[in-house]
Amino acid sequence: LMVVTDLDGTLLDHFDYSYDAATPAIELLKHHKIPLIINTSKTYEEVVGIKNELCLDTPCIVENGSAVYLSASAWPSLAGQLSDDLLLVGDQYVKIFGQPRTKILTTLQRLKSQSGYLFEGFSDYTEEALVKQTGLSQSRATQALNRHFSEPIIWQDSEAHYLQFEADIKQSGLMLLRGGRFIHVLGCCDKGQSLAWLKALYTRSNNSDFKRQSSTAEPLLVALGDSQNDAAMLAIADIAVVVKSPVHEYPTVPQPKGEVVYSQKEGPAGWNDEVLTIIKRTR
Ligand code: 2M8
Ligand code: MG
Ligand code: MG
Repeated sequence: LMVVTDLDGTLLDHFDYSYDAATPAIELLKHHKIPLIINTSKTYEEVVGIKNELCLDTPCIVENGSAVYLSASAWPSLAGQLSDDLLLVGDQYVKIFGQPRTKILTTLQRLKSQSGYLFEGFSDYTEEALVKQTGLSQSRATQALNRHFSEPIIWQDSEAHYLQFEADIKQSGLMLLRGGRFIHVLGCCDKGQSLAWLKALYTRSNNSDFKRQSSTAEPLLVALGDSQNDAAMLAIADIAVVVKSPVHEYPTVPQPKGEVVYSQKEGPAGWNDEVLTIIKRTR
């Protein structure tokens, strides 16, 4: 078993970002040494903060599939595979699927001045403005602004202009994904593609935590998410859990590989119920 989760609106409450309601299931995963992997729109810096609180030492996928971070000491097999898109940065290997944010911001600036589109993004926000907009704490807002591969924006223009903007973004080799509050502008990647890479690594690896867990080569993949940007990872899961949102409909999961479950409770409370049920069922 391998559990992969979105954060905002899924493991974390949409409004106050707390995971308290999910604590029983998180503890049970730890007890059984089942890896819990974060796959989120958030930045690496935000995820490090959350992983520290949760005492997690697993790899993570950040900025909507733009990059996978893995501890260099836990994944020595990657040492011989460094390349243009697999870097060693500090004590982490970084597998890059996305595009540099500098390139994304340049493209957005160009489209804005060429076509007069109306939108604002994280690069326009101070820390205070982001706190107001999202309800993040001051320190998490600082970490959220420290982005490497994506720009979250708020669209302030017409629906017709949005379609034109989306076409321009595609033309520029970028794409758009819808999160809980923002539209994310990023390279051509998603949470599913990066998760597939990480799953293959787990399948091949001698990662000790994982070996103790599994007698078969392929881990049973459980994925949990609440928004449209989670669809690609939910689609490749053996058990996909669509977590209920207090602010929007369940996303659609196109061509799911496995079973799709819809939580009755919202956010971390729904997460807790479904993960407990799955652990009971599969062990
Ligand atoms: C952004 O992501 C959420 C996730 O769905 C959204 O679009 O609503 C990200 O930029 C993230 O870094 C930030 O923590 C979050 C705050 O709500 O917003
Ligand atoms: Mg979410
Ligand atoms: Mg997310």
